[in-house]
Amino acid sequence: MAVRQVAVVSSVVAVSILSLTTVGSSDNPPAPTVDRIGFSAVKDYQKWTLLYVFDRPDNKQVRTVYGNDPAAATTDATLCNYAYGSIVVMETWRAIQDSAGNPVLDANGRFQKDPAAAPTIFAMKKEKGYGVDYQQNRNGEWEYVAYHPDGSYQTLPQNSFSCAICHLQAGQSKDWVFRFGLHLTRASGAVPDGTIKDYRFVPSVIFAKPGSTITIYNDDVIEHTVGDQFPAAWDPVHIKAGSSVSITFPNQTGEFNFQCVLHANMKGKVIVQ
Ligand code: HEC
Ligand SMILES: [Cu+2]
Repeated sequence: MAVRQVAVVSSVVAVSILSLTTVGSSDNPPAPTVDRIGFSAVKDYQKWTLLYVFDRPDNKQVRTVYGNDPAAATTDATLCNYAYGSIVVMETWRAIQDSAGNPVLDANGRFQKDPAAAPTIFAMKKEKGYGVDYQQNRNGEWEYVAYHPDGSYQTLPQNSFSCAICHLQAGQSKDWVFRFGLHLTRASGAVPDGTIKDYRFVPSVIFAKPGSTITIYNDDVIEHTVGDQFPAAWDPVHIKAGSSVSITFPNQTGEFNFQCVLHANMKGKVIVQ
């Protein structure tokens, strides 16, 4: 049994931003009218620190998130309080899909970007005093905007209230950035095949294809391990809370029992068939 790496998950959100009134756009929720991020400040984002790659199973997207130096320097120790000047960019791509519309996975079990479709570039920047124009929907000192690759707008500043309203859900404790935890725990954003919750593997039996990779995500509050039960192969993989492990199986059928070494009654099985 080959193992290792680290990976994660999902949650999502919907938001209703409609205000039913008679008079057009002035009834939108408040937002900045000027772009204080600027495409020129983000266009080289692919050279920044890669924070996480998240596979979105619902809308079949690959979301690749980058941070400039001040953003990437953020740690648990700074309580995810991003330094001024931080810019986080999320590039969203359509995933390559088979004829049934299912994402085609690569050798590591990950979604693949479809080069035939153009990505969208979402950006958020924190600077002293930013965000005030969102008024009641303010997210600390962040402002938002989204671009197409040619620098034209996908979401204008005056429409970026939708970003702020939804990112309110990430909350102040995360400084309104949803999934920076993936970066901190070195987790991957693969779609999980199994989770660990309240001292259990859920589900306790996972089915996999020969040669495929599965990802188990620790959605509990403390560390657990996944180890092959046979003593000779005992090599538990430690998975911190909020993190995950990806395990690649040999190209043959078989059953693999696993267990948490920290909690002996936590058991599960992968059936490769
Ligand atoms: C419906 C809710 C929603 C809206 C609207 C929304 N976001 Fe997000 N955003 C998320 C979630 C959730 C994530 C984490 C990735 C995921 O789950 O897809 C995210 C991730 C991000 C990230 C990566 C950093 C992070 O939070 O993990 C950036 C940058 C970002 N969004 C910018 C924007 C911008 C700019 C807009 C508006 C144009 C916007 N978002 C609108 C929910 C939203
Ligand atoms: Cu455990």
